[in-house]
Amino acid sequence: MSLVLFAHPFAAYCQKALIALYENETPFTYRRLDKSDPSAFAELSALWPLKKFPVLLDDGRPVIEATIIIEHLDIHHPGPVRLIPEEPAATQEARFLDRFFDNYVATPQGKIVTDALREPGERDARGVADARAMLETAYAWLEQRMAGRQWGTGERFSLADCAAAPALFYADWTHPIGERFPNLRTYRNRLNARPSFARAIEEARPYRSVFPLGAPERD
Ligand SMILES: N[C@@H](CCC(=O)N[C@@H](CS)C(=O)NCC(=O)O)C(=O)O
Repeated sequence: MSLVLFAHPFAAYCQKALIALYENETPFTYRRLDKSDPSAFAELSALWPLKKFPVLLDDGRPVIEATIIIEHLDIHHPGPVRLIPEEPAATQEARFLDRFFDNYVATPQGKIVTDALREPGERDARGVADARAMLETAYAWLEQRMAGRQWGTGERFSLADCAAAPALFYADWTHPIGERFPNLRTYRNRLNARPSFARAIEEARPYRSVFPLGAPERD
């Protein structure tokens, strides 16, 4: 077996895939998309013209999109921690939450951050206001959802939590999760303490200076 992951430690979708690899201590070669190594970017763009990462190579075959990478690992390189629930209804629920975190937490969070990286004259105030409103609505929904739940789908850590961990980590930096969302804040703390994600947080720590909104000291 030969697994190679093209990724950057500070990138949320890369952390999502890294959590799955770390959960099962799956061996892989880390191809860091670091500015000091332009060849890694060249290889990435040859593999995937959209140049989004992470990309996993499994014996030379590209596997693209963080969710698909996690599914691929569960099918072809399973370990003791199964991140895709076996029972079909539970699988569907995990996939739904995975979509929720990507579409309604990570996407508006990314919108706010990329807007902050633009020149002042190119900023999209309306788009940022909409993104903040979406995050507030998502937080309120998650607050209800997490009442009485340990993990996104209940008792077992799953794909849903791989998506949730980096999405909520950066969302709280970007648009703080208010005190009126105690269940969600507790869930975020639980995710941050999960050893697989705690490892990803530590690996990303040296890059905090690149966060355009100013990374807070906490976490
Ligand atoms: N839908 C993709 C999103 C991947 C994505 O947006 N990755 C970011 C890093 S977290 C990226 O590639 N950024 C560079 C760019 O957009 O050019 C996935 O789930 O893997």
